[in-house]
Amino acid sequence: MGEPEIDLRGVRVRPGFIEAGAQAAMLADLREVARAAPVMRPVTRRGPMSVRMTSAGRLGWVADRRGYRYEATHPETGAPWPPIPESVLAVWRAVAGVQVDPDSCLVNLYREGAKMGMHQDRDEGDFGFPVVSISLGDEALFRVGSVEKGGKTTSLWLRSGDVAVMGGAARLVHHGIDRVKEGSSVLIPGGGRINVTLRVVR
Ligand code: MD6
Ligand code: FE
Repeated sequence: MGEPEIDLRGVRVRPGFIEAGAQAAMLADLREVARAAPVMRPVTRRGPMSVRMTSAGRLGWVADRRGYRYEATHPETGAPWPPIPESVLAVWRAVAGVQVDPDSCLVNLYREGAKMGMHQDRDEGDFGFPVVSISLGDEALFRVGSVEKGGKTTSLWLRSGDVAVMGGAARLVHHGIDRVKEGSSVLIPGGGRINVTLRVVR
C-alpha cells in the first residue's frame, strides 16, 4: 500500500496509495462519468478557469458568474449527476476515517498549462468531514499554506495514485496547484492530470 504517509502542513498525503492497475480501472470509470456528465470549463467572476470540471454523486460543484455552489443537476444537460464510481468510493472508505459516504465527487481535468489558484474548500455544511483528493496522470506541484490567508507555504509534487486527506485542523487550509509537469505520466492518453475530490456536502 505504498510509501509512508507525508504530513504537509496537516494535510496527510499517502504516496502511491492506488496501484497502477487500480488507477487504470478508475480512469475508465471516470470516462463513463464524463460521458454522462460532459466536462465544462467553469467561468467565475475572475474569468474562465484553466481547469475543466465535471461531477458525480448527489451534488456537483458548479461555478459561474453568479458564484460557486453545489447543484443536483448538470447545468448543460439538466440531468442528475452520475453515481460516484465504486473504485472512487473504495478510496474514501479506506482513508476518510468516517462512517458516512461522500455525496459529491468533483473531477478536475488539467490539460497543458492548467493550474489552480490558492483557495479554501469551504462550501460544505460540516467541516468535521474531511476532503479526500486523488491524483491521476501527470505530476502536479501542490502548495499548502495556512487557514489564514497568506504566510508560509510548503509544496509537494503529487504523483499518479497519490491520495491526500484534508481534515481536522487542516480542513480549511489554503491550497492550490502551481503547475503540472507535462508528460510525466503515461496513464492518460494525450497527457494531462485528473484530480478527484470527494466531499460530504449535505
Ligand atoms: C488538485 N486539489 O489537486 C486540487 N481540495 O488539483 C484541491 O483543490 C483539494 O487536493 C481539497 C482537498 C484536497 C485537494
Ligand atoms: Fe481544494
